[in-house]
Amino acid sequence: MRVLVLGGDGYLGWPTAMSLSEHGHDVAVVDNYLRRQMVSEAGGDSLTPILNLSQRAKAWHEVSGKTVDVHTFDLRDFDLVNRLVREFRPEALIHYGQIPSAPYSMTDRRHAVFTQLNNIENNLNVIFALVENDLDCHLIKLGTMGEYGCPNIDIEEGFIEIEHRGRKDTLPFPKMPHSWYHASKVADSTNIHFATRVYGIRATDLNQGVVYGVHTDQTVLDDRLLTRFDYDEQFGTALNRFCVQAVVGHPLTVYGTGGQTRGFLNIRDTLACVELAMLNPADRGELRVYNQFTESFSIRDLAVEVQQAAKELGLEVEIHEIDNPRTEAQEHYYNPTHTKLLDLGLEPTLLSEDLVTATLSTLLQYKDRAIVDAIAPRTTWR
Ligand code: USQ
Repeated sequence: MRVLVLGGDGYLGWPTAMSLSEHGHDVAVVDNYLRRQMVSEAGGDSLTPILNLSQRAKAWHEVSGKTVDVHTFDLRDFDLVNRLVREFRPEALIHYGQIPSAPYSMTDRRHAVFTQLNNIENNLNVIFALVENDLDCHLIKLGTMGEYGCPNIDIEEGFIEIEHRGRKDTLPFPKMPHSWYHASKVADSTNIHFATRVYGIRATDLNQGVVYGVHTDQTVLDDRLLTRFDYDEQFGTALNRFCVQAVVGHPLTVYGTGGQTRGFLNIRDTLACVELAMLNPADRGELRVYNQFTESFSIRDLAVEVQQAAKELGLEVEIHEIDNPRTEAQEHYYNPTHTKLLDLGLEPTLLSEDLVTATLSTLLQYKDRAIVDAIAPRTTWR
């Protein structure tokens, strides 16, 4: 299949590109290196040393004999998106190419506006490039579990059957996003749903949980193929941050009581889920929504898991409950459905002490690269 991966320089984009190319697909990637700039603005840097996209594609070719076609431009430039879609004619388009950080979007008005303009505009450009070129291409869009927030009822996969004043309908599940960033993904979901109804495009919205992990089957092959690994307060996510904190001797930063519960998945499962969605496309005019995570954990439990795994490596790790910089429920009900990807055949990589220990061992190799000042939270929601 011809697959276009947007955000091909990212934590998930680059490993996805390698994995799909290894599995025989014809892969092109686009990125404008915005993530690298934003992480640097936040005072951080990837813990793993990463090459630029052309260098990585060259290394991948040397290691595997496979080719990943690299394009460097901003997805807000519609002419460039349109031209690439017209020339490459993707059969599947995987859209990871957005600003992914809740704290970044909460910094101030400028960051909130930029996150929403960038994400919503580039998603509309993608939709219009598919429509204007009259392509029967499956749009696979990375959404987030954070679109739903934490309602006091079970969360369905995208849609809920409602009976109201004697009438019934199946409607999008209500959304209560956690941040301006998560709200940008809600807008994208609404826009994609509209496009499926009006233009008949096929789309899958992958409402993904928090991803963790450093290696995939391809990144382990050669250091030049590593993907980025962020741990700063804006672009690092909970479990990955805790792992870096453990290896550099920083107390684990549990926000508030740590009773916040979220869905998590291993980076290998992200790749598997995206490929499963791709190989089993949505129908024309259909928006499918999959809740893409494999297990739920409270932040407190994750911190304890990392502390115990670190002990195996002789690392003494402290857990600090610090004032929560975010406005969010700290003890709450959380029970989202997540069966559709399992039904397609996903075999989850579940979190275990061994897995965390292995991750810590890998990260220890790069610990001298850590910028410790970038770890403590500075961005507040108020
Ligand atoms: N948290 C801590 N300590 C930390 C970092 C985070 O206690 O050092 C807590 C946060 O307060 C929050 C939870 O961990 O309650 C998750 O925070 P996070 O930074 O790991 O994840 P989040 O901001 O929700 O965003 C991340 C990705 C985003 C993706 C989302 C999936 O950055 O792109 O959409 O995870 S989800 O959380 O399911 O919405």
